[in-house]
Amino acid sequence: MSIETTLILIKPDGLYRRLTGLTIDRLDASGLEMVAAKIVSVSKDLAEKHYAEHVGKPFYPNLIKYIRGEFHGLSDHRVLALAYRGEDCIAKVRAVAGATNPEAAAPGTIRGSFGRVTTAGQFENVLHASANPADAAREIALWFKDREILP
Ligand code: IDP
Ligand code: MG
Repeated sequence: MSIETTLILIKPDGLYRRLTGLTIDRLDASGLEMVAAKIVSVSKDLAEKHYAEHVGKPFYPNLIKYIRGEFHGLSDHRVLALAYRGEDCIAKVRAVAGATNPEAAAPGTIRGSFGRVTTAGQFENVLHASANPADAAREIALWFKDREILP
């Protein structure tokens, strides 16, 4: 176990449905520390870089629309980007977040409590959380400047 920093994005459904406070509450209750926070207007370029691993998958085109708020009337494409830090932080945040598919996410996880699947089959799962240390480093560099994160 080591001290890690992970990237979290509260996605447009989370902002639109006013789930920001509830989501942050769950993250804070896990004992981890918030070390960066900002509202970001997500350009197409940033969305595509963030989700580069998913290019070509059937859900990819809608994923880019989803993260840019195009299903939630957010004309300014906003998400809340957060960095959290602590021991074993990446796995802890993934555990609090729950499974990718909200219908499969355990009750009590953020996605299990607040996520949903649209009639079109789109997962609206409230947040993104980095999956592993390499992803976390890449994603934090994509979303934050060094000076925006507590050292
Ligand atoms: P993760 O967010 O739990 O790491 P990934 O497999 O990396 O899950 O997928 C990234 C995002 O793509 C998911 O959070 C979700 O928004 C979307 N997604 C993944 N798989 C599906 C799917 O089968 N249908 C619809 N959307 C999906
Ligand atoms: Mg992922």
